[in-house]
Amino acid sequence: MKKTALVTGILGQDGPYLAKYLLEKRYKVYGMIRRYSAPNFTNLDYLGITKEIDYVDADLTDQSSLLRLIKLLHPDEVYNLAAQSFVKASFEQPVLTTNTNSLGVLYLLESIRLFSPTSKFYQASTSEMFGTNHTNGIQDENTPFHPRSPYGVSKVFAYWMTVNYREAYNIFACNGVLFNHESPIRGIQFVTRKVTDGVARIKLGLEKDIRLGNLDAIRDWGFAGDYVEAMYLMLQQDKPDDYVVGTGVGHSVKDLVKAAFKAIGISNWQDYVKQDPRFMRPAEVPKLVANPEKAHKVLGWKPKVSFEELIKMMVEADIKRLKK
Ligand code: NDP
Ligand code: GDR
Repeated sequence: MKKTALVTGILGQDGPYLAKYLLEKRYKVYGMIRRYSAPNFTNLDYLGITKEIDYVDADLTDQSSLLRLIKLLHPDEVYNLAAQSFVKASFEQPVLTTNTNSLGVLYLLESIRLFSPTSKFYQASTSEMFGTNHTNGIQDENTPFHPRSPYGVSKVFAYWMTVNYREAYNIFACNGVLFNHESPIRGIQFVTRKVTDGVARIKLGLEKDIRLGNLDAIRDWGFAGDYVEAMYLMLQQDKPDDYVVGTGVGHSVKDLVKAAFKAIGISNWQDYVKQDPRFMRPAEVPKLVANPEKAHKVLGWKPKVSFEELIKMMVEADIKRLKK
């Protein structure tokens, strides 16, 4: 019998990479999509797996749809990747963000408790929960949370609910506290993709500049394809637990811009970048860098793609896409 996995957020960035990884491990993959008249399969198409997924529909904000789904499928593993995941938008849509990212997770956990308590559960937690807190300049599993956005706050609720269902009902529930991870199918509004797409447009003469917000923010950027392996490994351990996942190396937005322009042979990047207050946040997180030691030791997980390789890969993919 094939193992079964339900992946929410299947049309986003991580969903396709995880689905591809699980398909290679011979899983039957159910991809949850919300009600659409015309779903966007671009990211699954990019990885060539659109036809290999079994699509099921449900919405994280509709508890009844999740109850029905879990009762019907009894999946061996549930990976909850769906979310309103854009931090900046969470300041403008805090209620929708909370309904999706907090209550949605509770609905899913309740569905598992009631109808499929042996399903293992992965929650897509985030470094944004740490906000301004750090332990000697980096963040690990023991760093306290101090979220700085409605998005961060909503994910702290989901984190603790996941821990609570593990402790109270013995559900195999894990939090992957993932730091920023990117790829050629990253949403166009996130800073890496915005920059690599912008650089590709400049290279092809389609744009003159890129407008950005805070250039000094530091993030720990890794490759999404590497990070989905850590999600899988968490659910294969003897005991459920929470893990920080990142590269351990921080770069500023400025470094990112420099690396992207370097990929097209331009060193005077300052001539092409304009700061624009529209992209600043009401409250910023200045620096997030992981201490991924526990994931290394317990899961045996290590990232393979470096920051420079990642940015080059994204710029090249954007040039190819735009040429088409
Ligand atoms: P994306 O934004 O690319 O994908 C999120 C997906 O969630 C989208 O496909 C979206 O569907 C779906 N979704 C949103 N609202 C609902 C809803 N109400 N019901 C059902 N589905 C919904 O995110 P990523 O793939 O980058 O991230 C995956 C998860 O990991 C998210 O939870 C994110 O918060 C978290 N995370 C991401 C990190 C990163 O760096 N990428 C780091 C740490 C955590 P639709 O296509 O219909 O809009
Ligand atoms: P983040 O990613 O907020 O860390 O959340 P994002 O790429 O949006 O921002 C990273 C940093 O870059 C700064 N920045 C800009 N950001 C955007 N989007 N656009 C700009 O023009 C710009 N200029 C500067 C931001 O201020 C910020 O400091 C991502 C999401 O995937 C979350 O879902 C996830 O939980 C976290 O990563 C970890």
